[in-house]
Amino acid sequence: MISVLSGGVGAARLLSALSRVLEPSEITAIVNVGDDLVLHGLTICPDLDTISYTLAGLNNDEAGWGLRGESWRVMDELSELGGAAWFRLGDRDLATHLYRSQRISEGATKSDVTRELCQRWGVQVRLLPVTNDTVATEFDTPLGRLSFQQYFVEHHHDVVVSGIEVVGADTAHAAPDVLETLRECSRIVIAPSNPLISIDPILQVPGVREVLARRRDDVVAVSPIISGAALKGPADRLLAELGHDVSCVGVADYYEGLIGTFIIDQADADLRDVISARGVKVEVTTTVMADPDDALRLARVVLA
Ligand code: FO1
Repeated sequence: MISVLSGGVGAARLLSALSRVLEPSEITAIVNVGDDLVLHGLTICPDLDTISYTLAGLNNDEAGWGLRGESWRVMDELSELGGAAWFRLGDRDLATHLYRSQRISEGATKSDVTRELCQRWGVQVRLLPVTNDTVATEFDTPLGRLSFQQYFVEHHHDVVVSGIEVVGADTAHAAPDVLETLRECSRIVIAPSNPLISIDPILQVPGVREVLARRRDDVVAVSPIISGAALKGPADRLLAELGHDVSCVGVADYYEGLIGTFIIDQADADLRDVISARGVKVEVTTTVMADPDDALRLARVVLA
């Protein structure tokens, strides 16, 4: 059984490929909840939803989030009313948030709701939110403190960040089975998700970082940075703004003491020795998951 620390799109694609090599029930995704928000009174969990929609074959591949074949009648009406329509919730996607919010109001946890939704959609990979407590990733910017989705969606991650805080992480409790699974699995994979805003909020939940440090030789990370740039999202920009090297070396350093093996793209093959010198094994392959075959090749390297 393997565990995969997971953010959104990059993790979803890797999990999908891993589940073509391993029995899906042998894979547990431990998922970031720092992007979660309450909007219109609804609890929305973007990373959990991106992963479950992808594994169920329901995701909108082009956007990287939401459902395919979506319609937007509710958002259109909401715009007419002058409501908050900057965070687009499709008509079908809304059903997920309504279901989750109602179940939470009845006393269910995010873990419970995730299990119920995955069962309904036939998703056999086990998805565990890293915590059921409220943790919220926030950004210090010249515009003031911004919530995750204000920064990411409302401002298109086009604002300078001077600090990131995962509010609530220090007092959060890992959700049931998270630490046990991390302790007992044969391998821990860090998906090619944003290290600062997708993986770090998972590592900050008490107990998680400690297990990885103890099991370092069994931890394999995939670099989300190729030739000094992120394929999607603000990872490169955030690394620079927060004083890290904008390269796969910068990511390896960010995970210092936590990883035994680092997988980098062939475009960065010349950096192999720099990373090896830090006492980390390096594998070089194609890490871009442009199509399912590329993703499958990467999954085989992750499991090798
Ligand atoms: N991303 C956007 O860029 N624009 C949106 O309007 C948007 C809506 C949205 C609704 C539900 C959901 O689960 C995700 C959504 N996302 C949207 C994606 C998203 O919030 C980010 O990509 C992640 O939080 C970063 O991993």
